[in-house]
Amino acid sequence: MPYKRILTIQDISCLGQCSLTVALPIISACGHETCILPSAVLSTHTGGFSGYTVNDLSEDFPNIKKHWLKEGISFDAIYTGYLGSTKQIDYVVDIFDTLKRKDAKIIVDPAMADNGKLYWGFDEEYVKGMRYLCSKADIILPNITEACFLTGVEYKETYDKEYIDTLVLKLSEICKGTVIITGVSFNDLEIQVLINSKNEQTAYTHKKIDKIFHGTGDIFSSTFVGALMQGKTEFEAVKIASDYTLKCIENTVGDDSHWYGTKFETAIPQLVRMLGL
Ligand code: PXL
Repeated sequence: MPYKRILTIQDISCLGQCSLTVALPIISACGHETCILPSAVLSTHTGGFSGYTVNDLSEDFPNIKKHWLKEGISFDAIYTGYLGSTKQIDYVVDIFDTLKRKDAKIIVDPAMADNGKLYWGFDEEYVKGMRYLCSKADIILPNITEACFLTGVEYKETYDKEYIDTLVLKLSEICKGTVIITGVSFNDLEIQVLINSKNEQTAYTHKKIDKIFHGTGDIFSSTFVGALMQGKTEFEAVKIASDYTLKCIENTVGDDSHWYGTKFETAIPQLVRMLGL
């Protein structure tokens, strides 16, 4: 059974079931050593709370990198999510260049937007930085909104296959590796994750639950990374990540008091079984 050393770089939202508080337990449950580099510390995520605190940790990055380099530390995969600032993006690229092992996978979830809008605090400069980060990745995992910001294509609530093909084509000009677009939906019943790898397209289709759940992008991406590094193919990893995310959503539907996150914890045993661990 593979046991990989994975570095994930994203924020700590102290409460909110997203970013590192999701990535660390999920990738660990997938059977890997999970190292973290917190991009910022927030009292909560920015999606629905007001008055949250934010402490950007960009200035810690060069010293942490220097120490790891001195210790000879390197990683089998580096997976990034929500970052603290545009400036941090250059530090992250430097970490890719210096701390990845030979054949390591660089996976970028350009976590910056959803439902047609950028998250609070992000602007066009950040989008530009994220575009640059995506150009350094082996695999990118945008949702439709992020795909639109990255490519400059107008965001649409309803669309056809041609629209999605345009997004894929333009994203493939940015990232030469695998482009995985989440949340593609042509009808009320189903949702697809589309995979474009070496000019070949596949899609995994699953049931649609027509309600927005916070943190599901992070649950999906973390599971995808964990499964891929367990030796699953990209398609298998997408399937496992989609099925697990759906289970987490099903755990949360009906609990309106839990509006700020998705209950992923109780489905971890099912994830472990899906991975065959
Ligand atoms: O789940 C994405 C995410 C991560 N981190 C922070 C966020 C969000 C989405 O709103 O605000 C701080």
